[in-house]
Amino acid sequence: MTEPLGRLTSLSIFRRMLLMRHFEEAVIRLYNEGRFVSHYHIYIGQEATGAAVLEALGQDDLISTTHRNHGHIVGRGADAGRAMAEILGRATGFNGGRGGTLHICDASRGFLSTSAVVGGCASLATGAAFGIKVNHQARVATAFFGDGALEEGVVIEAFNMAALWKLPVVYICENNSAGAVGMQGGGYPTAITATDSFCRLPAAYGIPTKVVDGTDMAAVYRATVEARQHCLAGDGPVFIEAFTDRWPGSNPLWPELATVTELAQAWEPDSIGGAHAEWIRHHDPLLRAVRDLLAEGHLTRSEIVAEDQAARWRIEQAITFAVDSPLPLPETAEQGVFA
Ligand SMILES: Cc1ncc(C[n+]2csc(CCOP(=O)(O)OP(=O)(O)O)c2C)c(N)n1
Ligand SMILES: [Mg+2]
Repeated sequence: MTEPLGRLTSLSIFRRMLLMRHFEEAVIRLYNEGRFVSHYHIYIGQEATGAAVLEALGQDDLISTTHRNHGHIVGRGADAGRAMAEILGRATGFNGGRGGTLHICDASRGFLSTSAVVGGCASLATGAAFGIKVNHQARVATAFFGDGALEEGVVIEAFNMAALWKLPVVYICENNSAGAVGMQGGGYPTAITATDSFCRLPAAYGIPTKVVDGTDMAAVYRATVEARQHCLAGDGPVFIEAFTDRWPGSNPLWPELATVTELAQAWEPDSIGGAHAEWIRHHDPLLRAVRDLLAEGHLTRSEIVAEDQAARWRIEQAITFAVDSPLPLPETAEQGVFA
């Protein structure tokens, strides 16, 4: 077991996780109400990874992310209202409503760009790390990507350059293929690769690698702190693989609200039921965080409930802001267009 974290760090990670979770449950509800039309991806089940990595990063660090970006954006402290407005295609969204769910980006929080091109984020972060190095800056670049990105040639090229030039980049591979049914089972795609271990790919270039349980916030946090120090010391890139069991709601091609969060289930496990009881009981990172916070004496049950209510309220505000925001004006359609 990983050594527990201090109270302030645990609490800060937990708060990020709560925002991520309630944001995503709201996104699915808004989709089901017909508030937006587009394919979208949900971060539920991976919150401990994103929240702990973001906690470990510095304010000036740079980040690139993927099609599954909502959790990273709100977990970094970006305005949840503007993020939701972007998903709903509103003029007040981070990209003026033009990027949508796949491209939410808040440059003021260090996001470089959000690429839905699988693997694209690895090259963006590697390029940013090159900039950091040549400008002698004391910060790192981080790329979040899924296991599917390891099928992409650009990621392997990025590993090579980062290793050759000892670039300050932390690669976070969020491997969510465990429990996924995949395309052959009629669900969402999973990685198809000949390697028996993703870590062998960066390791072939001499990049240090670490595998962590992606539902263990302490393990992810400590691995990221160490990786960041490695980068800041000028020792080059690090690769972290965080395992999580796929949330059942992300199995179908279109997300479904397969489970609904009830934090009391952490201390009342007998109240857990339904088709996905096994996932809730053993793989929900948020319930695990609650159990850890209680076990370490960092929060009481009533404090946990109060934290949950505060996060729910913030997301309610975000929804109201987004829904009440105007659509972009038709005469602005050509703004931000290259050609
Ligand atoms: C270059 C490219 N190829 C294919 C796609 C279509 N696509 C979207 S998500 C996805 C699977 C990505 O899997 P992974 O990287 O593991 O991320 P996850 O969705 O599991 O978090 C694919 C193939 C894409 N967006 N970009
Ligand atoms: Mg995946």
